[in-house]
Amino acid sequence: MAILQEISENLQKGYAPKVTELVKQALNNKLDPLQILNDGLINGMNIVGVKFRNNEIYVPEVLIAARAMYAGLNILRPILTQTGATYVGRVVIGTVKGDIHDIGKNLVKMMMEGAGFEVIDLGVDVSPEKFVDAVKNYKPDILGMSALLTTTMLNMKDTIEALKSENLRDKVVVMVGGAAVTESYAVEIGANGYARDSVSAVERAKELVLNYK
Ligand code: B1M
Repeated sequence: MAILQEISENLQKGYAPKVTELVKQALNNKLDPLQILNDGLINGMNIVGVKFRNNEIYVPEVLIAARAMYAGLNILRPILTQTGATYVGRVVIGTVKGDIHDIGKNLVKMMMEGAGFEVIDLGVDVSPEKFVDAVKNYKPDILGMSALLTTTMLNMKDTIEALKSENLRDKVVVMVGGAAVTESYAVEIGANGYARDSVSAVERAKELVLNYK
């Protein structure tokens, strides 16, 4: 669809006001918000990722594209979170230590809130100790960790080990995700669940809460 292509292209160029305008227009045209998210915004960000990897663009351009991504997300957020869903459970979420990528984590948070989860967001660069403290304080059903770097995903394992040391591992369900993470890595480190995107993250979180409650 032409407008989704336009959203993707303007996001890649970092034109935040244009992305805002086009997302509003797409909603007015009655396009599905999830289609706008996936085929417009995320599509654009994925292309940014490929160009970044190939050294065609650098950190400043990626940051500007990220700002445009957030401009679009700000328009979609109220629609994606207002579903009238009933309370499902409590989630503590954060991006692991050493990692400042937060777009995906924020999307997962947004979709979970829309599905009826109460989400406590610890932000980015969250140490194992901070995750452990949050489990003690908030007693969540699920602890969610996001990692985008192959170097930082190792901190997911450290967090699980820290939970074990504090005798908290069987008190909380651990769910992991992020571009660097795979299902097999999740199994290897002893997480309870993995999801590759925000929609499947919600489905998986619901299953986990049902199975472990
Ligand atoms: Co970074 N970066 N970055 N970056 N960056 C990647 C991740 C990279 C793959 C780019 C590349 O080379 N192609 C690469 C990592 C390579 C690797 O380790 N394998 C990389 C690198 C190298 C770096 C730096 C080291 C670059 C440098 O400084 N030399 C640096 C590291 C900084 C740090 O964290 N310490 C860096 C910095 C940055 C910016 C700050 C410029 C910016 C982040 C801005 C921000 O987040 N506010 C940035 C960005 C934007 C990216 C790319 C281009 C896009 C990430 C993104 O937002 N995607 C990324 C390339 C890529 O991933 N293709 C890249 C869109 C988002 C919706 O997807 O985050 O995957 P994603 O989230 C998805 C799923 O993964 C899943 O659901 C989400 C929604 O569908 N998901 C979960 C996420 N968390 C989940 C948790 C769950 C379940 C599902 O359960 C709890």
